[in-house]
Amino acid sequence: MRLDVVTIFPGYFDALELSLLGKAKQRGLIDVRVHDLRDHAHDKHRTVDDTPAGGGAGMVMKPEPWGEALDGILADADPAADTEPLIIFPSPAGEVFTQRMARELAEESHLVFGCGRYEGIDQRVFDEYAARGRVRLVSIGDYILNGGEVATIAMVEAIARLVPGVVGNPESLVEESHEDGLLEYPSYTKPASWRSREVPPVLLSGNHAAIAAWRQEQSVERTRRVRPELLTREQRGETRPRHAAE
Ligand code: 6GU
Repeated sequence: MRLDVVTIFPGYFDALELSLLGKAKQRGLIDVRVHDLRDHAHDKHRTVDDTPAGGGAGMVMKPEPWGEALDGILADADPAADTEPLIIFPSPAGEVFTQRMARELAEESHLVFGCGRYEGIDQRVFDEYAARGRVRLVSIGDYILNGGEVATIAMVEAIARLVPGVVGNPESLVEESHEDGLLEYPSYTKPASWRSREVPPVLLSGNHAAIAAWRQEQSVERTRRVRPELLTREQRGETRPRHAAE
């Protein structure tokens, strides 16, 4: 999978050299290319922002550097690929990133992340690339970050670990929070007793069916407590529709 990132802070993406993703890069499973937006600003101060049209607080990212950076990446995309690159603009105004979206994006062969800063990017950049190809605005949750860089790192990590071969044991992908719509059950290891706190005896019983049933029950219980909105009505124990129309 090829991943291009456009940013005014390339240093954020040094983190992608670490751990599993660093290994996946070395092994050629993911090809990450980070581009400095300022390389596409040609005035003396390498300006990438300007005051908002119509007035107001903050600064808006100018369209020209974005146009040059994205045109260059698209021109360099594999012409033999089945699908054109998908451009993702991290934005608190976008659709919310979920495990479902991570699975969908892990099927793509070329993702481009355009990291905005300040009050955002001139709207014409989105309009231009949406008219020419595929664009999505994506948020990682209902809170505000200073820019798209941290959101991009979160998304790249969630997506890349689903690319075949990146995670050594693919079985470790299936029993996680959100893969089955529930939060993950609690985990334990040795010693069986620590500070008078015991590993639940069922986990030491060797009874695989009983262990699976206990884990399922713990998952549902934890989800009910912390994230009840993730449960179906049936899992919440509601037997009747809440409204006549349902
Ligand atoms: Cl994608 N960007 C910014 N700036 N803030 C966010 C976000 C993205 N997702 C949640 N908050």
